[in-house]
Amino acid sequence: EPGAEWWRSAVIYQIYPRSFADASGDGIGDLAGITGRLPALRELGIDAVWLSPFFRSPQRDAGYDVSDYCDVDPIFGSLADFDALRDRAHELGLRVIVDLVPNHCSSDHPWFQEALAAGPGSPERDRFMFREGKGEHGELPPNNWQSIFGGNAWTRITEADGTPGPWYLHIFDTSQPDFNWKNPWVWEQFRQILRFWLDRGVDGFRVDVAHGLMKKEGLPDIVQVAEAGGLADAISAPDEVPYWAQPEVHEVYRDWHQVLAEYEGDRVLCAEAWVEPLAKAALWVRPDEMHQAFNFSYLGTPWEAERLRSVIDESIAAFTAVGAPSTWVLSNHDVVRHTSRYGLGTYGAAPASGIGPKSADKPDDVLGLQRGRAATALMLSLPGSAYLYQGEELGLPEVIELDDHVREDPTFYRTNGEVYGRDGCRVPIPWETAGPAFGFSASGESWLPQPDRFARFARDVQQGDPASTLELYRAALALRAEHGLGTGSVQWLEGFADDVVALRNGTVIVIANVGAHPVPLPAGELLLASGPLTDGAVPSDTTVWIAAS
Ligand code: ISL
Repeated sequence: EPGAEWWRSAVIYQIYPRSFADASGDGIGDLAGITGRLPALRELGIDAVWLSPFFRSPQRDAGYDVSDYCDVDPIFGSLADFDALRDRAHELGLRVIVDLVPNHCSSDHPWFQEALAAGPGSPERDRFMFREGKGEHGELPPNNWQSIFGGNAWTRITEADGTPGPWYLHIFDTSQPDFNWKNPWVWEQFRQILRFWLDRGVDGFRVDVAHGLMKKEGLPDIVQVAEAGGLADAISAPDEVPYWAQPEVHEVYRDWHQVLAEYEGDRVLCAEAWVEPLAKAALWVRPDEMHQAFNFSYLGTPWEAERLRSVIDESIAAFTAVGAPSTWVLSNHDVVRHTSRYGLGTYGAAPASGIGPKSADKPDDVLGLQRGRAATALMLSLPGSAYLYQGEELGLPEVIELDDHVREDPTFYRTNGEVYGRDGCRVPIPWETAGPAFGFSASGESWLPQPDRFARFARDVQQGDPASTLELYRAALALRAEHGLGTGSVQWLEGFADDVVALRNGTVIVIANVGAHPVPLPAGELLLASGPLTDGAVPSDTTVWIAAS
């Protein structure tokens, strides 16, 4: 069957709808804007797009707070606009993946409003995680869980008669109440949501917080496994956190796998599970569960040869063990853009933290872009599926200079002059050097201001310039397809210095010079170079692809 299991080697491009292209002129990107720009993505050489949430939402967490899973938020357009987008994408040979947010909904969702109105002991309340507080008058939260977005994970409600009521759980923002996944009613709603979008022709789902959903029986206090801070603890020891990675969550995904299997055409489920180590993250991928999981271990790996080699080996081993290819990802809407991370030294702003990356430090933009391009050229040579985040093909840096008052991310805070928050990687895309809002919006509006320095990253100035980041991505994607790199395998090459990552994938030799000294260019036709070569050598922070003779 042509295209069978297409996702195994696919390059999937993440669109962040509010920042991609604005057709309506209100300064917020929309579905019609995306549809108009799809040919540009086709030319780039990607296989699929994944759209971050565009569903009805009060936008407290940029759409990850859904108030209607089966409708389009008016700021993004209508269901008819979605249908037009899907048709145009399919016409161009691009698959369409949508974002599913099952851990929580918006507190504006009618289900939560009904739960508030229905009162204690009602079936409506049982759809969410309501618990009586501790203390003499229930004035203390039910346990010590902290929200990923900061503060307590519980909010107390007031009953209709004015008396203080129970508390509800929100692992994220207080406007994002967690569902009670022990309730079959919740299962049924999500089956229906899946079918709604599958009937509408989507090719798959990216599943938000796929390690969440189920909570440990009895909701025990969290045992602090590292210093206070919740998030780092949760990543380093996810199975010790009673709201992450509970075994029962796999039953949910087995159920969804069955729903997808009712449909033709290889629909896919991809888990956003921030779980380490890789062998544990791979637990989300099973012949009867998810098809893929994001490889966040790779995203968090410093620019060091030894670490890169081992994460590549471990990724391939972990996912091969469960019968799936690895995925590769360097950037998304939650982390500091990778060009800026690499410009902050070997590691940069801790991307493994997911939420709340530090973006106040001034990265070295030149070094960051050079390393970012080298890292991308390495990533795209690897077998498996690669995820790109809009704007990385332009080499966009993190926008650290945003004023506090324009920032919208609920995770934003400033302390001792340092900024934490995710707005810096969400600034609207520069399409044209000279256009209003750099071509993002015909009205010139832009929900986050674009810095002047975006002019030199605009797509139109890069188009056709072989030295540009855009043309590097385009060339890499074309060669990746031509040489079947997505379905190949990694063979490490001997005879290179320790600080050089040297591998062979099928007919292509890949040299990533992570070290300080130039590496002589091996014999063979030069297919791709992430930066200029000097005197027949591969300089530091540069990756080349060579045709094996
Ligand atoms: O759980 C974490 C660490 O163990 C977090 O990194 C978490 O997985 C991540 O923050 C989830 O992000 C997703 O859900 C959030 C939303 O704000 C993000 O934009 C989204 O990608 C809440 O829906």
